[in-house]
Amino acid sequence: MAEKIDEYFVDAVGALAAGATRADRSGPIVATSALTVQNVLDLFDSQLGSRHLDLAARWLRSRGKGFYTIGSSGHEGNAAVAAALRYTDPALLHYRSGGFFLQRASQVSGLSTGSNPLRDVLLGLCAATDEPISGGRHKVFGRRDLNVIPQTSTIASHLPRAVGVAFSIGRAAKLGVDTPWPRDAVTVCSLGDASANHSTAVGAVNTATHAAYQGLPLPLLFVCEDNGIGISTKTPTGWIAASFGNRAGLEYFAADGSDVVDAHGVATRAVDWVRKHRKPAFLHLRTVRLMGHAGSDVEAAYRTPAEITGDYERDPVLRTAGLLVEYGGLSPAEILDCYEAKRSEVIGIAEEVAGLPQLASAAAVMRPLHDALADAIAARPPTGATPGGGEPLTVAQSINRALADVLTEHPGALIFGEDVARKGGVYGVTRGLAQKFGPARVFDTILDEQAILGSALGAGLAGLLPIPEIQYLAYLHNAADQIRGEGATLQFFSDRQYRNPMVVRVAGYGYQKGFGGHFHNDNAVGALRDIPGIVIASPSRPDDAAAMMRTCAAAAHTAGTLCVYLEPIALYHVRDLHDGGDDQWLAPYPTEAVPVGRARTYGDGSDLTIVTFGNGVPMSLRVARRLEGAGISTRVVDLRWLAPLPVADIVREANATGRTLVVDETRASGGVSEGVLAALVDNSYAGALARVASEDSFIPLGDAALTVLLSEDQIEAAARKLTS
Ligand SMILES: Cc1ncc(C[n+]2csc(CCOP(=O)(O)OP(=O)(O)O)c2C)c(N)n1
Repeated sequence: MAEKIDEYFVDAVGALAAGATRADRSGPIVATSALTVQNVLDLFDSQLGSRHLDLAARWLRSRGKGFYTIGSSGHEGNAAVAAALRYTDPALLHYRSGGFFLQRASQVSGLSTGSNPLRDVLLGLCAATDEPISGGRHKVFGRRDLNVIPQTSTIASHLPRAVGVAFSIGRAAKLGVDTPWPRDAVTVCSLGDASANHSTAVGAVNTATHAAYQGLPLPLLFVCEDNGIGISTKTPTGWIAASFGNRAGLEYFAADGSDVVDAHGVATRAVDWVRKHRKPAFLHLRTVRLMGHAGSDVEAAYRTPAEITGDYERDPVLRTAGLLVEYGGLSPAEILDCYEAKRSEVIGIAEEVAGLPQLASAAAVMRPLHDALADAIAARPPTGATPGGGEPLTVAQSINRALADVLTEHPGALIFGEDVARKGGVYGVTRGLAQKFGPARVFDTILDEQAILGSALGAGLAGLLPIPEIQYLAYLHNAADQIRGEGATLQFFSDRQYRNPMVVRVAGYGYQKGFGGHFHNDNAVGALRDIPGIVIASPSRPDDAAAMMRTCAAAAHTAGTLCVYLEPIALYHVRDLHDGGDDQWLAPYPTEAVPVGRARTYGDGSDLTIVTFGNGVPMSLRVARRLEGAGISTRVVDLRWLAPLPVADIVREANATGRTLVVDETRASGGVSEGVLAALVDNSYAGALARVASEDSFIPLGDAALTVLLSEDQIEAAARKLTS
């Protein structure tokens, strides 16, 4: 079925009155514009390409060949925003950015892959493996050689990262670290008007303005493409201007996205302003949404016919056509020739790519994840730089020293989070680092976990090695999408062309004696355990803590690994294991590296294997001593890594005794023991098996906490039962 806007365009152009003839295309299209006739023709070409890609998406879909129909129709004015930027300015784009993408591609002569951007988008629509950014994993606007960083379609989730990119380009330059973008780059990110209400967007704008308020360089252009509606829900008239037009520290520009002359003029002023002042600005681009939200959307269900057709008048492609006819010396027939020629070109390519191969096996789909993990497992920290041995340290002291080593070894390493600098962290883990390495490397952030993780995402892309801190595990959860949906997916959806190196330090788990209650004793790791491709470190003892931190930094640096490093708060300052004054939970700084995914085994007992991690390690070691007194010889396996689990080590140690008890301080549901039990079953472990875990509960205040947290008595009882 023909699209109404397609017919409308052809009819409307056919009815245009011819303007004055004009032979010279190098002069301004209108006296007030910096755009020449040729510039407008170039923009028109990008707009036409974008429009015909949308039409082709539906054509492909109707033949069962295309899989994605969210289009850019009505938003093609964003081509003028691209024209106002340099192609070296990093772009994190809204999903209606066909015009921007094609225009940017046209700015780069001789694309490094030599590919045709129309074809690339069509390959994406067909999920073809030839698609150059995601390799058939998603339809995204992204190209490394165009500095377009691919985005997920979780609206606004890319904005914290954009803030991080804008911040980090300057910071990397200051630290003398190579970055993919020039020092004077303007970062651009775009979003829809409904998305502008998302707390992620509001938070990103706040983070940017908060930084700029303090004089920190933050050259970021937010582009809000305001079509007045989000799927079926209208944005109140004037809302975007009302909420962003008068914000302290946010320069506001407004333009008509249907009019390339206005859009280009205002966008140029906005971009120049950001580049000059190194501060954030907000470009409010008024657009229309043509052809509904997506191909499957029945727009007539929630908009009147008059509302729908009323937008046709503001079709940016039609407006540019009108401009070229009125002032550019093109006849309506010539415009229609361009229109039809672009249609033929796009459909021709669509026919060619429609049958191309798609990802056909789980191995092919998962290759970036597999390779990323293999590289992480192979990563080793630099040797020789830091001597081991010396005074025995606590877990907190050991992490502190490892962080100092990482800062020394990696000039691009940054430590940031809530209270990490001046105070040195709630528990003193980062004490002294700000003084030693300075405020450019170790700094306090605003109180917003999305901002902390988003900054880390951007810093990693800019060539830095971010080590953000989440003050308590409970607070990771209100920002988890920055890890789950953004950081962890980037290698997958860019076929590893973009990576998100970072080591997120998270203080967590229960049993701590200082602060009580759930939020300081959160023991839920389910939101992390199922994320493909990330590494989760969970050290228990001081020497492992340092070695594992250094391994994580190495994996992030060399393989782009996103590492979550879970710190057991209750063990930070512990010195003793069995008896007061035994100092058995202290250890000298390590000399040996601890590779990703390798467990540590204590003892070689032959009656029972206890598999545990975190607080469970010293608890199990104490129980093992009690069992030894009862004639039960036990070995205790510390997993050390919750992802990837050290499966080979688990299976080997379990088979060695034939009786295995999994000791898990996290919740019974979604907790770590589920993974350990599954690994044993999957690997045909045939021995006796049991587990003890904490209750499926939040942690209450006071001693009541101990009623739901796993206890040593429970471990001992389970061990005796298993060995009786
Ligand atoms: C976090 C999140 N919630 C919900 C959605 C589903 N969703 C996709 S697009 C959309 C509307 C976005 O509207 P707007 O920001 O105005 O952009 P437009 O599509 O109009 O260009 C919604 C709700 C999503 N992608 N992400």
